Amino acid sequence: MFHKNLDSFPKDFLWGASSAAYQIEGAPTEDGKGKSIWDVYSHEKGNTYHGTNGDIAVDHYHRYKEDVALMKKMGLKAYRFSVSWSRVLPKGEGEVNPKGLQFYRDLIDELKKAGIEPVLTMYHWDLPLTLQEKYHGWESTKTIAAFTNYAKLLFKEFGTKVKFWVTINEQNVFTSMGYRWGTHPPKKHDFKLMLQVNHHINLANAAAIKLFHQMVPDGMIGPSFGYGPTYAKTSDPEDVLASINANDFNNNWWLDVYCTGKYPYFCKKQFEKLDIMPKVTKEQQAILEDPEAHPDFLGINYYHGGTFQQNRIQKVVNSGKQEQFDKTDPYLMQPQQGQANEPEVPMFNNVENSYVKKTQWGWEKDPTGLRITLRLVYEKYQLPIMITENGLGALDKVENGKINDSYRISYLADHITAMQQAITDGVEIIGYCAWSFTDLLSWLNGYSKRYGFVYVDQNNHENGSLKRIPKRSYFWYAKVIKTNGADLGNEE
Ligand code: BGP
Repeated sequence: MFHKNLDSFPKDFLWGASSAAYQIEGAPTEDGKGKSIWDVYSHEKGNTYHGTNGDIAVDHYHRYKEDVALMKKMGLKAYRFSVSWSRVLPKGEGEVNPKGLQFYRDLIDELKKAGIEPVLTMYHWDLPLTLQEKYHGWESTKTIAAFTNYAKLLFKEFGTKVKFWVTINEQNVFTSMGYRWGTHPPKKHDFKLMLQVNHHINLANAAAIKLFHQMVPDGMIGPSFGYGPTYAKTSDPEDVLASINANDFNNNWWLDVYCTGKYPYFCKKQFEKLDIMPKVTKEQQAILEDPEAHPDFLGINYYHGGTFQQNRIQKVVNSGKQEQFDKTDPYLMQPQQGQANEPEVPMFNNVENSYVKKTQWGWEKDPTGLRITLRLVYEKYQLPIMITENGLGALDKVENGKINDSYRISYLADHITAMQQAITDGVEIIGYCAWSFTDLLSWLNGYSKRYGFVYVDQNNHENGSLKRIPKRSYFWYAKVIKTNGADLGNEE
């Protein structure tokens, strides 16, 4: 579609920013918090970049007031954060930790006082360690019950204060990294098991949403999905077919289940033939297909898409170990996440896209891909969309006490323009939460790869002063918010 003029952003558009508990809070055992799988995984040698971990992170647990004050000063309309499950339920189930609940109550109150809409993510990867040890985490249906009880607690505590809820963050990413590529806990290489685990999480997501509709009738809930549009490498029909297969597995495999309760037909058939399709009972199918268990909006996390060629055996380059990032060469790319020892899945082959530039970590910069994403998702599911993550990871430098991240401003401006084009096309978008508000711990890249509007003096030795310094992008985003997206200019 071509437009002479772009539509304005809706009046109450939620200009926001995001974070996740493990990446910002620190205080891993303080005030009765139980450990999560990440508290252990990041301490095992070789799992994260230079052994970086969230023990201190950016100390948001102690500095949340300062952070919210910075949000207020910026004029932020929404803040997406996650609750650490093991902070409120130290063992994942059973006894509640009142101090953990109090922390989130205080944070939510502070946000509301500042006129900022809280967007609460219930699960951003930090599964309580006890559930992993006792039940093998998501491998067991017992974790579905534990998640549903945790959801009930959160809805009861915060249902009257928080309108927007995200159930699960990037289910496609953490199941693949944890069970297929072995780069997140529990570090397994078992595609069949990944599909089974994923099925359990689908059931947990559905159960939580259904409960939400009973307990918080005025709220809105949905998962945040890591979407990547799938391009064909050439117009060779074989490549086009490969890109359709990739879309079926990389996107529809999750979104179709969330929104319709049905696994995509062709992909399912393929997995049945390979004997890796999870067993779905009649009762489970009914849970997934129950309209009350379907989302009210979709959270979309967008960084980049992928390009595909004809159906050879899918093999990706290597294991994605972050230690390969060479400190002396900051422009070395983060390797593509890859896998070893997995059954052959002859559906598509992931290849380079020569039309798009890349970030310092090798992620494609593709704002048009965001417009494509929004169009495709809205056309298929007809649900309002909130962009729950989008941003640029870069090596920021402090010079004379300032951070001139004009590259981040350009990146965000291009993506916001693409979003505005999608709005003009007719997509219903309710908000945009950039990743991230402050700098924070990157799961596998430590404190080198920064995303924030606010610089935090923290480093890979984890001995920074933790001082906050608003970057140039902070002041730029304040202007974007103030003009409701009308002024995206990047001038000094
Ligand atoms: C998403 C996660 C975020 C965040 C972001 C950037 O997949 O939901 O938690 O980490 O990616 O990732 P990274 O820090 O690896 O660049």
